[in-house]
Amino acid sequence: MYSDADAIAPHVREADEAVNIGPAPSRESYLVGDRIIEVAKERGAQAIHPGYGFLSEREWFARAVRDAGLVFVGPPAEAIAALGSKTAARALALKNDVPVVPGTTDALTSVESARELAESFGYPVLLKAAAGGGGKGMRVVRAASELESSLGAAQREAKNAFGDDAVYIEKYIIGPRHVEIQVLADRYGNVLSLGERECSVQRRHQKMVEESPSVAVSSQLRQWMGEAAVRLARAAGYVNAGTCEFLLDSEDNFYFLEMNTRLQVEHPVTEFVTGIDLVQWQLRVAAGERLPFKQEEIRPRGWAMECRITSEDTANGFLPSTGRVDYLHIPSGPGVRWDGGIETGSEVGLHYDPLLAKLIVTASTRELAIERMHRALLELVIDGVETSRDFHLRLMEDGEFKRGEIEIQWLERRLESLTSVRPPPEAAKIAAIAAALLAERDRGRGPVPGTQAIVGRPQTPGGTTAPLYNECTPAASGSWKNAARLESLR
Ligand code: MV4
Repeated sequence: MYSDADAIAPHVREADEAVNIGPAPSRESYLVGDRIIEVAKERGAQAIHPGYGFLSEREWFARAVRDAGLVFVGPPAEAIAALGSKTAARALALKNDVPVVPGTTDALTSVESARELAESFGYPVLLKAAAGGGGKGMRVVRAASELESSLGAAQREAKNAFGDDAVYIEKYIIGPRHVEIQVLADRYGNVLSLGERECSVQRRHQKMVEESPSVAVSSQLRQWMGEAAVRLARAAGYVNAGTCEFLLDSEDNFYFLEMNTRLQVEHPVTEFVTGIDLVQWQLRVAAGERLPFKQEEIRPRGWAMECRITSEDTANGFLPSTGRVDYLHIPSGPGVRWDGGIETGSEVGLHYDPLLAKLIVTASTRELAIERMHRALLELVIDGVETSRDFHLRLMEDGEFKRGEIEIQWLERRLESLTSVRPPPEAAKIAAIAAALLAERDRGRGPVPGTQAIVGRPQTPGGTTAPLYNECTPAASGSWKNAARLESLR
Protein backbone atom coordinates (compact mmCIF):
# COMPACT_ATOMS: atom_id res chain seq x y z
CA MET A 1 0.00 0.00 0.00
CA TYR A 2 1.31 3.41 -0.83
CA SER A 3 0.46 7.08 -0.63
CA ASP A 4 0.62 9.58 -3.49
CA ALA A 5 4.12 10.56 -2.34
CA ASP A 6 5.33 6.99 -2.91
CA ALA A 7 3.49 6.30 -6.17
CA ILE A 8 6.73 5.97 -8.14
CA ALA A 9 8.84 4.48 -5.33
CA PRO A 10 10.94 1.41 -6.20
CA HIS A 11 9.14 -0.89 -3.75
CA VAL A 12 5.77 0.00 -5.27
CA ARG A 13 7.00 -0.81 -8.77
CA GLU A 14 8.51 -4.11 -7.60
CA ALA A 15 5.36 -5.26 -5.78
CA ASP A 16 3.08 -7.77 -7.51
CA GLU A 17 0.10 -5.73 -6.42
CA ALA A 18 0.04 -2.18 -5.12
CA VAL A 19 -2.87 -0.07 -3.91
CA ASN A 20 -2.97 3.69 -3.45
CA ILE A 21 -4.44 4.48 -0.05
CA GLY A 22 -4.48 8.25 -0.17
CA PRO A 23 -2.66 11.58 -0.27
CA ALA A 24 0.89 12.17 0.89
CA PRO A 25 0.19 13.38 4.46
CA SER A 26 0.32 10.25 6.63
CA ARG A 27 -2.84 11.32 8.53
CA GLU A 28 -4.71 10.81 5.27
CA SER A 29 -3.01 7.57 4.20
CA TYR A 30 -0.55 5.51 6.28
CA LEU A 31 -2.37 6.32 9.53
CA VAL A 32 -5.89 5.55 8.26
CA GLY A 33 -6.09 2.06 9.76
CA ASP A 34 -9.69 1.36 8.78
CA ARG A 35 -9.02 2.12 5.12
CA ILE A 36 -5.89 -0.08 5.18
CA ILE A 37 -7.87 -3.00 6.62
CA GLU A 38 -10.66 -2.46 4.07
CA VAL A 39 -8.17 -2.55 1.19
CA ALA A 40 -6.48 -5.67 2.62
CA LYS A 41 -9.84 -7.46 2.70
CA GLU A 42 -10.82 -6.28 -0.80
CA ARG A 43 -7.58 -7.64 -2.19
CA GLY A 44 -7.78 -10.96 -0.37
CA ALA A 45 -4.73 -10.37 1.81
CA GLN A 46 -4.18 -12.78 4.71
CA ALA A 47 -2.06 -10.55 6.89
CA ILE A 48 -0.85 -7.00 7.48
CA HIS A 49 2.77 -6.24 8.27
CA PRO A 50 2.77 -2.83 9.95
CA GLY A 51 6.39 -1.91 9.28
CA TYR A 52 8.26 0.09 11.88
CA GLY A 53 6.49 3.42 12.12
CA PHE A 54 2.94 4.63 11.70
CA LEU A 55 0.47 2.09 13.13
CA SER A 56 2.98 -0.57 14.17
CA GLU A 57 2.59 -0.03 17.92
CA ARG A 58 -1.07 0.96 18.09
CA GLU A 59 -3.03 -1.45 20.19
CA TRP A 60 -6.32 -0.53 18.51
CA PHE A 61 -4.91 -1.28 15.07
CA ALA A 62 -3.59 -4.71 16.09
CA ARG A 63 -7.05 -5.45 17.53
CA ALA A 64 -8.91 -4.11 14.49
CA VAL A 65 -6.79 -6.22 12.13
CA ARG A 66 -7.55 -9.33 14.19
CA ASP A 67 -11.27 -8.47 14.44
CA ALA A 68 -11.36 -8.15 10.66
CA GLY A 69 -10.23 -11.78 10.39
CA LEU A 70 -6.71 -10.85 9.27
CA VAL A 71 -3.36 -11.64 10.87
CA PHE A 72 -1.41 -8.78 12.42
CA VAL A 73 2.30 -9.45 11.88
CA GLY A 74 3.30 -8.34 15.35
CA PRO A 75 2.41 -9.02 18.98
CA PRO A 76 -1.15 -9.55 20.25
CA ALA A 77 -3.01 -6.32 21.10
CA GLU A 78 -2.91 -7.38 24.78
CA ALA A 79 0.90 -7.50 24.76
CA ILE A 80 1.08 -4.04 23.15
CA ALA A 81 -1.25 -2.80 25.90
CA ALA A 82 0.78 -4.42 28.69
CA LEU A 83 4.00 -2.79 27.47
CA GLY A 84 2.68 0.39 25.90
CA SER A 85 2.42 2.48 29.05
CA LYS A 86 5.87 3.13 30.47
CA THR A 87 4.76 2.87 34.07
CA ALA A 88 2.83 -0.34 33.43
CA ALA A 89 5.88 -1.83 31.67
CA ARG A 90 8.06 -0.76 34.61
CA ALA A 91 5.71 -2.43 37.07
CA LEU A 92 5.68 -5.62 34.98
CA ALA A 93 9.49 -5.57 34.87
CA LEU A 94 9.74 -5.16 38.65
CA LYS A 95 7.34 -8.06 39.20
CA ASN A 96 9.50 -10.28 36.99
CA ASP A 97 12.94 -9.50 38.45
CA VAL A 98 13.94 -7.34 35.50
CA PRO A 99 16.11 -4.55 36.90
CA VAL A 100 14.73 -1.04 36.46
CA VAL A 101 16.25 2.30 37.42
CA PRO A 102 15.59 3.06 41.12
CA GLY A 103 12.44 5.17 41.18
CA THR A 104 8.65 5.13 41.33
CA THR A 105 5.98 3.77 39.06
CA ASP A 106 3.20 5.99 40.41
CA ALA A 107 2.74 9.64 39.62
CA LEU A 108 4.25 12.04 42.15
CA THR A 109 1.62 13.66 44.34
CA SER A 110 3.68 16.11 46.40
CA VAL A 111 7.03 17.87 46.55
CA GLU A 112 7.61 16.28 49.97
CA SER A 113 7.34 12.73 48.68
CA ALA A 114 9.48 13.64 45.67
CA ARG A 115 12.13 15.05 48.02
CA GLU A 116 12.06 11.94 50.19
CA LEU A 117 12.45 9.66 47.17
CA ALA A 118 15.25 11.78 45.72
CA GLU A 119 17.13 11.62 49.06
CA SER A 120 16.74 7.85 49.13
CA PHE A 121 18.44 7.24 45.81
CA GLY A 122 20.59 10.34 45.69
CA TYR A 123 20.95 13.26 43.27
CA PRO A 124 20.90 13.83 40.37
CA VAL A 125 17.36 12.56 39.73
CA LEU A 126 15.24 12.59 36.62
CA LEU A 127 11.59 13.64 36.34
CA LYS A 128 9.76 11.88 33.52
CA ALA A 129 6.29 12.42 32.08
CA ALA A 130 4.29 9.20 32.50
CA ALA A 131 2.68 9.79 29.10
CA GLY A 132 5.97 10.81 27.49
CA GLY A 133 8.31 8.87 25.28
CA GLY A 134 11.38 9.26 23.13
CA GLY A 135 12.92 11.57 25.71
CA LYS A 136 10.08 14.12 25.65
CA GLY A 137 9.08 15.56 29.00
CA MET A 138 12.28 14.66 30.89
CA ARG A 139 14.01 16.97 33.34
CA VAL A 140 17.23 16.44 35.28
CA VAL A 141 17.27 17.72 38.88
CA ARG A 142 20.78 18.14 40.29
CA ALA A 143 20.03 19.33 43.81
CA ALA A 144 17.22 19.39 46.38
CA SER A 145 16.89 23.15 45.99
CA GLU A 146 15.76 22.74 42.34
CA LEU A 147 13.22 20.03 43.03
CA GLU A 148 10.11 22.12 43.68
CA SER A 149 10.40 24.38 40.64
CA SER A 150 11.47 21.49 38.36
CA LEU A 151 8.50 19.38 39.41
CA GLY A 152 6.07 22.20 38.68
CA ALA A 153 7.69 22.84 35.30
CA ALA A 154 7.74 19.13 34.41
CA GLN A 155 4.05 18.77 35.28
CA ARG A 156 3.09 21.84 33.22
CA GLU A 157 5.19 20.58 30.29
CA ALA A 158 3.62 17.13 30.51
CA LYS A 159 0.11 18.61 30.65
CA ASN A 160 0.84 20.76 27.58
CA ALA A 161 2.51 18.06 25.51
CA PHE A 162 0.46 14.99 26.44
CA GLY A 163 -2.68 16.31 28.15
CA ASP A 164 -1.64 14.44 31.28
CA ASP A 165 0.40 16.02 34.07
CA ALA A 166 1.49 12.73 35.69
CA VAL A 167 5.24 12.82 36.38
CA TYR A 168 7.36 10.18 38.09
CA ILE A 169 10.88 10.19 39.44
CA GLU A 170 14.00 8.07 38.84
CA LYS A 171 17.63 8.11 39.77
CA TYR A 172 19.51 9.78 36.90
CA ILE A 173 22.02 7.37 35.38
CA ILE A 174 25.12 9.28 34.26
CA GLY A 175 26.89 8.41 31.02
CA PRO A 176 25.17 5.09 30.25
CA ARG A 177 25.09 3.20 26.98
CA HIS A 178 21.87 2.38 25.19
CA VAL A 179 21.89 -1.37 24.72
CA GLU A 180 18.81 -3.24 23.54
CA ILE A 181 17.94 -6.92 23.36
CA GLN A 182 16.16 -8.44 20.35
CA VAL A 183 13.57 -11.04 21.28
CA LEU A 184 11.65 -13.40 19.04
CA ALA A 185 8.69 -15.45 20.25
CA ASP A 186 6.24 -17.93 18.75
CA ARG A 187 2.67 -18.77 19.83
CA TYR A 188 3.77 -21.87 21.76
CA GLY A 189 5.76 -20.22 24.53
CA ASN A 190 9.16 -20.34 22.84
CA VAL A 191 10.80 -16.99 23.57
CA LEU A 192 14.37 -16.39 22.39
CA SER A 193 16.92 -13.65 22.90
CA LEU A 194 18.91 -12.84 19.75
CA GLY A 195 21.49 -10.82 21.62
CA GLU A 196 22.14 -7.10 21.95
CA ARG A 197 22.48 -4.05 19.77
CA GLU A 198 24.58 -1.08 20.85
CA CYS A 199 22.67 2.08 19.92
CA SER A 200 24.50 4.77 21.90
CA VAL A 201 25.51 6.81 18.85
CA GLN A 202 22.43 8.98 18.63
CA ARG A 203 21.49 12.64 18.40
CA ARG A 204 18.28 13.98 19.90
CA HIS A 205 16.98 10.41 20.25
CA GLN A 206 17.65 9.69 16.57
CA LYS A 207 20.06 6.79 16.23
CA MET A 208 22.84 7.34 13.67
CA VAL A 209 24.89 4.13 13.99
CA GLU A 210 23.99 0.77 15.53
CA GLU A 211 26.09 -2.33 15.96
CA SER A 212 26.04 -5.85 17.28
CA PRO A 213 27.51 -7.13 19.48
CA SER A 214 28.43 -4.31 21.90
CA VAL A 215 32.00 -3.83 23.10
CA ALA A 216 30.54 -3.36 26.58
CA VAL A 217 28.73 -6.70 26.75
CA SER A 218 30.50 -9.90 27.81
CA SER A 219 28.93 -13.27 27.09
CA GLN A 220 27.90 -13.47 30.76
CA LEU A 221 26.23 -10.05 30.65
CA ARG A 222 24.59 -10.97 27.33
CA GLN A 223 23.09 -14.03 28.97
CA TRP A 224 21.77 -12.04 31.95
CA MET A 225 20.30 -9.26 29.84
CA GLY A 226 18.85 -11.80 27.43
CA GLU A 227 17.23 -13.77 30.24
CA ALA A 228 15.73 -10.58 31.70
CA ALA A 229 14.29 -9.59 28.31
CA VAL A 230 12.86 -13.06 27.79
CA ARG A 231 11.24 -13.04 31.28
CA LEU A 232 9.54 -9.74 30.50
CA ALA A 233 8.36 -10.84 27.04
CA ARG A 234 7.00 -14.05 28.51
CA ALA A 235 5.16 -12.17 31.28
CA ALA A 236 3.56 -9.89 28.69
CA GLY A 237 2.38 -12.82 26.56
CA TYR A 238 4.63 -11.61 23.79
CA VAL A 239 4.60 -13.17 20.30
CA ASN A 240 6.66 -12.09 17.25
CA ALA A 241 9.73 -9.80 17.18
CA GLY A 242 10.26 -7.18 19.90
CA THR A 243 13.03 -5.22 21.59
CA CYS A 244 13.79 -4.48 25.24
CA GLU A 245 15.68 -1.23 25.73
CA PHE A 246 18.18 -0.95 28.57
CA LEU A 247 20.57 1.60 29.96
CA LEU A 248 23.94 0.01 30.74
CA ASP A 249 26.23 1.86 33.15
CA SER A 250 30.01 1.66 33.39
CA GLU A 251 29.74 -0.88 36.24
CA ASP A 252 27.79 -3.39 34.12
CA ASN A 253 24.48 -2.55 35.82
CA PHE A 254 21.62 -2.66 33.36
CA TYR A 255 18.22 -1.05 33.76
CA PHE A 256 15.09 -1.72 31.73
CA LEU A 257 13.65 1.38 30.03
CA GLU A 258 10.87 0.24 27.72
CA MET A 259 9.92 -2.43 25.22
CA ASN A 260 9.39 -1.66 21.55
CA THR A 261 6.60 -3.91 20.34
CA ARG A 262 7.65 -3.95 16.69
CA LEU A 263 10.49 -4.65 14.30
CA GLN A 264 13.15 -1.95 14.53
CA VAL A 265 15.06 0.00 11.90
CA GLU A 266 18.36 -1.47 13.15
CA HIS A 267 17.27 -5.13 12.96
CA PRO A 268 19.71 -5.97 10.11
CA VAL A 269 22.75 -5.93 12.42
CA THR A 270 21.14 -8.71 14.43
CA GLU A 271 20.33 -10.60 11.23
CA PHE A 272 23.98 -10.41 10.18
CA VAL A 273 25.49 -11.70 13.43
CA THR A 274 22.85 -14.36 14.19
CA GLY A 275 22.15 -15.46 10.61
CA ILE A 276 18.43 -15.33 11.43
CA ASP A 277 16.16 -13.50 8.96
CA LEU A 278 13.92 -11.57 11.35
CA VAL A 279 11.29 -10.52 8.84
CA GLN A 280 10.98 -14.06 7.51
CA TRP A 281 10.45 -15.32 11.07
CA GLN A 282 7.97 -12.54 11.80
CA LEU A 283 5.89 -13.89 8.94
CA ARG A 284 6.38 -17.56 9.82
CA VAL A 285 5.54 -17.03 13.49
CA ALA A 286 2.48 -14.98 12.47
CA ALA A 287 1.43 -17.91 10.28
CA GLY A 288 1.56 -20.20 13.31
CA GLU A 289 4.96 -21.83 12.83
CA ARG A 290 7.20 -22.85 15.68
CA LEU A 291 10.66 -21.38 16.18
CA PRO A 292 13.16 -24.16 15.47
CA PHE A 293 16.11 -22.53 17.29
CA LYS A 294 17.48 -23.36 20.72
CA GLN A 295 18.73 -20.54 22.93
CA GLU A 296 22.12 -22.27 23.38
CA GLU A 297 22.64 -22.28 19.61
CA ILE A 298 22.33 -18.52 19.33
CA ARG A 299 25.68 -16.78 19.56
CA PRO A 300 26.86 -13.64 17.76
CA ARG A 301 29.27 -14.40 14.94
CA GLY A 302 31.63 -11.59 13.91
CA TRP A 303 30.51 -7.98 13.97
CA ALA A 304 27.85 -5.94 12.18
CA MET A 305 27.32 -2.20 11.91
CA GLU A 306 24.63 0.00 10.39
CA CYS A 307 24.72 3.63 9.28
CA ARG A 308 21.39 5.38 8.81
CA ILE A 309 21.83 7.38 5.62
CA THR A 310 19.49 10.37 5.96
CA SER A 311 18.67 13.39 3.81
CA GLU A 312 19.99 15.84 6.37
CA ASP A 313 22.46 18.67 6.00
CA THR A 314 24.74 17.68 8.86
CA ALA A 315 26.91 20.77 8.33
CA ASN A 316 23.84 22.97 8.97
CA GLY A 317 22.28 21.67 12.15
CA PHE A 318 20.94 18.53 10.48
CA LEU A 319 18.38 20.52 8.52
CA PRO A 320 16.20 18.22 6.41
CA SER A 321 17.33 18.39 2.78
CA THR A 322 15.08 17.89 -0.23
CA GLY A 323 15.60 17.46 -3.94
CA ARG A 324 15.92 14.96 -6.74
CA VAL A 325 18.42 12.15 -6.46
CA ASP A 326 20.10 12.79 -9.79
CA TYR A 327 22.90 10.35 -9.28
CA LEU A 328 23.16 7.30 -7.04
CA HIS A 329 25.94 4.77 -6.73
CA ILE A 330 25.27 1.98 -4.23
CA PRO A 331 28.22 0.31 -2.46
CA SER A 332 28.60 -3.44 -2.82
CA GLY A 333 30.99 -6.28 -2.12
CA PRO A 334 31.32 -9.04 0.48
CA GLY A 335 29.63 -8.27 3.77
CA VAL A 336 27.88 -5.17 2.45
CA ARG A 337 24.09 -4.77 2.52
CA TRP A 338 22.08 -1.82 1.26
CA ASP A 339 18.47 -1.51 2.45
CA GLY A 340 17.42 1.48 0.41
CA GLY A 341 14.27 3.27 -0.63
CA ILE A 342 15.70 5.48 -3.35
CA GLU A 343 16.98 5.26 -6.90
CA THR A 344 18.29 7.73 -9.45
CA GLY A 345 15.38 10.07 -10.13
CA SER A 346 13.71 9.75 -6.71
CA GLU A 347 12.26 12.95 -5.28
CA VAL A 348 13.12 13.41 -1.62
CA GLY A 349 10.42 15.46 0.07
CA LEU A 350 9.40 16.41 3.58
CA HIS A 351 6.36 14.21 4.03
CA TYR A 352 8.06 11.39 5.96
CA ASP A 353 11.20 11.06 8.02
CA PRO A 354 14.58 11.63 6.37
CA LEU A 355 15.80 8.01 6.29
CA LEU A 356 16.88 7.29 2.70
CA ALA A 357 18.67 3.99 3.19
CA LYS A 358 20.54 1.86 5.65
CA LEU A 359 24.08 0.79 4.90
CA ILE A 360 24.95 -2.35 6.85
CA VAL A 361 28.25 -4.22 6.90
CA THR A 362 29.57 -7.33 8.57
CA ALA A 363 33.12 -8.56 9.14
CA SER A 364 34.92 -10.85 11.54
CA THR A 365 35.91 -8.09 14.01
CA ARG A 366 34.74 -4.61 14.95
CA GLU A 367 37.89 -3.06 13.56
CA LEU A 368 37.36 -4.73 10.18
CA ALA A 369 33.66 -3.84 10.20
CA ILE A 370 34.56 -0.17 10.67
CA GLU A 371 37.12 -0.37 7.84
CA ARG A 372 34.55 -2.04 5.60
CA MET A 373 31.95 0.59 6.46
CA HIS A 374 34.47 3.32 5.69
CA ARG A 375 35.24 1.81 2.31
CA ALA A 376 31.55 1.33 1.53
CA LEU A 377 30.81 4.95 2.45
CA LEU A 378 33.60 6.09 0.13
CA GLU A 379 31.97 4.09 -2.63
CA LEU A 380 28.54 5.60 -1.93
CA VAL A 381 27.55 8.56 -4.09
CA ILE A 382 24.24 10.35 -3.64
CA ASP A 383 24.02 13.51 -5.71
CA GLY A 384 21.24 16.07 -5.68
CA VAL A 385 20.37 16.01 -2.00
CA GLU A 386 22.48 16.58 1.10
CA THR A 387 23.02 13.39 3.07
CA SER A 388 24.69 12.15 6.23
CA ARG A 389 27.32 10.25 4.17
CA ASP A 390 30.26 12.55 4.89
CA PHE A 391 29.28 12.75 8.56
CA HIS A 392 29.26 8.96 8.77
CA LEU A 393 32.67 8.84 7.04
CA ARG A 394 34.12 11.15 9.70
CA LEU A 395 32.51 9.05 12.41
CA MET A 396 34.28 5.94 11.09
CA GLU A 397 37.57 7.88 11.32
CA ASP A 398 37.00 9.09 14.90
CA GLY A 399 39.48 7.75 17.45
CA GLU A 400 37.01 7.49 20.34
CA PHE A 401 34.44 5.78 18.14
CA LYS A 402 37.05 3.34 16.88
CA ARG A 403 37.96 2.49 20.46
CA GLY A 404 34.28 1.97 21.30
CA GLU A 405 34.33 4.78 23.84
CA ILE A 406 30.72 5.76 23.31
CA GLU A 407 27.69 6.47 25.50
CA ILE A 408 24.37 8.20 24.94
CA GLN A 409 25.76 11.74 25.22
CA TRP A 410 28.94 11.06 23.26
CA LEU A 411 27.75 12.10 19.80
CA GLU A 412 26.29 15.41 20.93
CA ARG A 413 29.57 16.25 22.68
CA ARG A 414 31.52 15.30 19.58
CA LEU A 415 29.19 16.98 17.08
CA GLU A 416 31.27 20.11 16.64
CA SER A 417 34.37 18.28 15.51
CA LEU A 418 32.40 15.87 13.31
CA THR A 419 30.38 18.51 11.49
CA SER A 420 32.84 21.36 11.05
CA VAL A 421 33.67 21.21 7.37
CA ARG A 422 37.30 20.44 6.81
CA PRO A 423 38.80 19.97 3.36
CA PRO A 424 40.38 16.57 2.88
CA PRO A 425 44.21 16.63 2.75
CA GLU A 426 44.00 15.78 -0.94
CA ALA A 427 41.82 18.82 -1.73
CA ALA A 428 44.46 20.45 -3.90
CA LYS A 429 44.94 17.21 -5.85
CA ILE A 430 41.19 16.90 -6.39
CA ALA A 431 40.97 20.44 -7.70
CA ALA A 432 43.93 19.90 -10.05
CA ILE A 433 42.46 16.71 -11.51
CA ALA A 434 39.03 18.24 -11.92
CA ALA A 435 40.51 21.30 -13.59
CA ALA A 436 42.56 19.17 -15.98
CA LEU A 437 39.53 17.11 -16.98
CA LEU A 438 37.41 20.17 -17.56
CA ALA A 439 40.13 21.97 -19.49
CA GLU A 440 40.58 19.03 -21.86
CA ARG A 441 36.87 18.83 -22.50
CA ASP A 442 36.41 22.55 -22.98
CA ARG A 443 39.27 22.79 -25.48
CA GLY A 444 37.26 20.46 -27.66
CA ARG A 445 39.95 17.82 -27.68
CA GLY A 446 37.57 15.25 -26.35
CA PRO A 447 37.99 13.32 -23.20
CA VAL A 448 41.23 12.63 -21.47
CA PRO A 449 42.13 8.99 -22.28
CA GLY A 450 40.44 6.68 -19.82
CA THR A 451 37.84 9.21 -18.79
CA GLN A 452 35.27 8.75 -21.53
CA ALA A 453 32.86 7.41 -19.04
CA ILE A 454 33.06 10.66 -17.14
CA VAL A 455 33.08 13.25 -19.84
CA GLY A 456 30.81 11.49 -22.24
CA ARG A 457 28.30 10.75 -19.55
CA PRO A 458 25.40 9.06 -21.34
CA GLN A 459 21.97 10.62 -21.12
CA THR A 460 19.01 8.28 -21.23
CA PRO A 461 15.63 9.36 -22.59
CA GLY A 462 13.80 11.35 -19.96
CA GLY A 463 16.97 12.95 -18.77
CA THR A 464 18.12 10.41 -16.20
CA THR A 465 21.78 9.68 -16.22
CA ALA A 466 23.04 6.18 -16.81
CA PRO A 467 25.62 4.62 -14.50
CA LEU A 468 29.14 5.47 -15.54
CA TYR A 469 31.28 3.29 -13.40
CA ASN A 470 32.16 0.86 -16.17
CA GLU A 471 35.52 2.44 -16.77
CA CYS A 472 36.12 4.18 -13.52
CA THR A 473 35.82 1.22 -11.22
CA PRO A 474 36.65 2.05 -7.64
CA ALA A 475 39.23 -0.72 -7.48
CA ALA A 476 42.05 1.65 -6.65
CA SER A 477 39.86 4.51 -5.57
CA GLY A 478 40.44 6.94 -2.76
CA SER A 479 37.97 9.65 -1.90
CA TRP A 480 39.79 12.10 -4.19
CA LYS A 481 39.02 9.99 -7.23
CA ASN A 482 35.33 10.05 -6.50
CA ALA A 483 35.50 13.74 -5.82
CA ALA A 484 37.39 14.39 -9.05
CA ARG A 485 34.81 12.43 -11.01
CA LEU A 486 32.01 14.42 -9.47
CA GLU A 487 33.79 17.72 -9.88
CA SER A 488 34.47 16.98 -13.52
CA LEU A 489 30.77 16.33 -14.05
CA ARG A 490 29.89 19.69 -12.60
C1 MV4 B 1 17.05 7.87 31.46
C2 MV4 B 1 18.36 8.37 31.32
C3 MV4 B 1 19.15 8.44 32.44
N1 MV4 B 1 18.67 8.03 33.64
N2 MV4 B 1 16.61 7.49 32.67
C4 MV4 B 1 15.53 8.87 27.05
C5 MV4 B 1 14.43 8.28 26.26
C6 MV4 B 1 13.65 7.44 27.20
N3 MV4 B 1 13.26 6.23 26.55
C7 MV4 B 1 14.55 7.21 28.36
N4 MV4 B 1 15.66 8.09 28.23
C8 MV4 B 1 16.60 8.19 29.21
N5 MV4 B 1 16.21 7.78 30.44
C9 MV4 B 1 17.42 7.58 33.73
N6 MV4 B 1 16.95 7.22 34.92
C10 MV4 B 1 18.78 8.77 30.06
C11 MV4 B 1 17.90 8.69 28.99
C12 MV4 B 1 18.40 9.11 27.71
C13 MV4 B 1 18.56 8.21 26.65
C14 MV4 B 1 18.21 6.87 26.74
C15 MV4 B 1 18.38 6.01 25.68
C16 MV4 B 1 18.92 6.48 24.49
C17 MV4 B 1 19.26 7.78 24.37
C18 MV4 B 1 19.11 8.66 25.44
C19 MV4 B 1 19.49 10.00 25.30
C20 MV4 B 1 19.32 10.86 26.34
C21 MV4 B 1 18.77 10.43 27.53
